[in-house]
Amino acid sequence: MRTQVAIIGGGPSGLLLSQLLHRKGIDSVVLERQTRDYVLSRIRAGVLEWGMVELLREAGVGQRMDAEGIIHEGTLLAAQNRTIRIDFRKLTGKAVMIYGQTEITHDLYDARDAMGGVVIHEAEGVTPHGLDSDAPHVTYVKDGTEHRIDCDFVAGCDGFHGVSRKSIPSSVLKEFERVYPFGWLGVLSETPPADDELIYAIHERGFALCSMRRADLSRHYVQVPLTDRVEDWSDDAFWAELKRRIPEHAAQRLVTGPSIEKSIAPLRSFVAEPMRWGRLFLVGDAAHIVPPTGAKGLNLAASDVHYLYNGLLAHYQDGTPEGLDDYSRKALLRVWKAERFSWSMTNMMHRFPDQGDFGQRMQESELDYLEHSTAAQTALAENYVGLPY
Ligand code: RFL
Ligand code: PHB
Repeated sequence: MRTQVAIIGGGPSGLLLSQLLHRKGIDSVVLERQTRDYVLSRIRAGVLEWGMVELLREAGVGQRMDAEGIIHEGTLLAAQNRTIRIDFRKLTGKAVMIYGQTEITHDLYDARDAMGGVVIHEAEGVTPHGLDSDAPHVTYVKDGTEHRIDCDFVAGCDGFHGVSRKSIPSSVLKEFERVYPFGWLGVLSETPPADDELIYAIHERGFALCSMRRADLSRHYVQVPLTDRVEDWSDDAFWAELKRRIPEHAAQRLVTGPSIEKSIAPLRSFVAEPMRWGRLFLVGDAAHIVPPTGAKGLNLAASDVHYLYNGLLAHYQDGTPEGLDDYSRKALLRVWKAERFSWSMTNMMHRFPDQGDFGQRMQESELDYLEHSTAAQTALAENYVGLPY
C-alpha cells in the first residue's frame, strides 16, 4: 500500500490530522494499536481553547460541539476562605468550550467514516523505517499478516508510550522531565456539576477540581499520594474528601452519585526535542506531557496538528518546504509556554510533601497577589484560554 502521510496513532491528534488533510485532497492512513471501542472508552480532557474549537470547525467536525458544548467565560480558584473568579471574557475577550475528548474522538471517527478515511485498528508491532531517507515506510501486523505502507512522511501521533519518539536516535533526542509526587483521582458521575464554572481548589488536605462534561455529567478530581490505589477509594470516601476541599457554597450544593469511571493519573511534565527527525514528525503526547492543572494536554496536541497540517499543505500545494522545516521550532515555542503555565498552576494549587512552611507561605502570597492584581489575573486568563497559534 502507498499513502502520502502514514499516521501512527488514532487518538485525537492522528484522527484530526488525517481529517484535515483529507479535506485538502492529501491522502493518509491511520494505524491504531487498540480497538475503536477501547479508544472511545478513555475519559480524558474536557476544556477546549478557542483555537482548538476553530480547528475542529475547520475540520468539519464542529456541529455537535457547537450544539452541545458549553461556553465558559471564567473559572473559580478557591483557597480555604476565599474564592477568586478569573473573568476570561473581560480580561482577554475570549472564552473556552467544555466538550469532552471522548466526544471529539467520536465526532472524528464519524467524519472519517463518512469520507471513507482509512483507519486500521488493532495494528500490532507498528514500526517506522527509513525515516532519515527520502522513502520512509511503516510495517505492521494485522490478523497475523505483516503489511507495509510506503509514504512521503510519518506523523507520530501515538502518545507518550508509542513507538515514534523511540525511533529517533538517542544522540539526537533530548528529553526534559519532571515527575510530581502525587496523582489525581478522577471520578465521572451522572450528577449535575457543582457550579456553573470549573472550581480549582487548594486546601491543606490537597488540591481538588470540580469540572463537568454536560448538565447531567460531572468530572471531579482530588489530589492523592502516588501510593493510593483506585480500589482503596469507595465512592463515599471520594465525595467526602472532595467536599472537605472545595468552598462551602459548592460543598453544600454538591449532588453525589455512583461513579461511572474512576481512575488515578500520575502528574508529569515532559518535553522531547526536536519534534522532527528526517521525515518523522512527533505530534501531541508523543512529544510532550503536561500536568492536567492547566487543561493544556489536548489543546497542545491541536496546535501541533495545526502547524504540521499547514506545513504539509504548503509542501503539497505550493512545493515550499519552510512550514515543515520550521515545524519543530514553532511547535516547541508554544509547547514550552504551555509547560510553564501548567507547571506554575500545579505548583500554586497542590500540597507538596516537602514544601514546608516557606513553600506554603509562597502559595498563599501568590494567591493573594492574584486576588488583588488585574495584571496577574490577565496573565492567568491569557494562558488558560490559550496563547495564539
Ligand atoms: P493519545 O490520546 O494518547 O493517543 C495516542 C494513540 O496512539 C495509540 N498508540 C499506538 N498506535 C499504534 N502503534 C503504537 N505502537 C501505538 N502506541 C500508542 C494509542 O492507543 C492512542 O489511541 O495522544 P494524542 O492523540 O496526542 O492526544 C493527546 C491527549 O489525549 C492528551 O494530551 C490528553 O488527554 C491529556 N490528558 C488530559 N488533558 C487535558 O487537557 N485535560 C485532562 O483532564 C486530561 N486528562 C489526560 C488526562 C491524559 C491521560 N493519560 C494519557 C493517561 C487523563 C489521562 C489518564
Ligand atoms: C476535566 O474536565 O477533565 C478537566 C478540566 C480542567 C482541567 C483538567 C481536567 O484542568
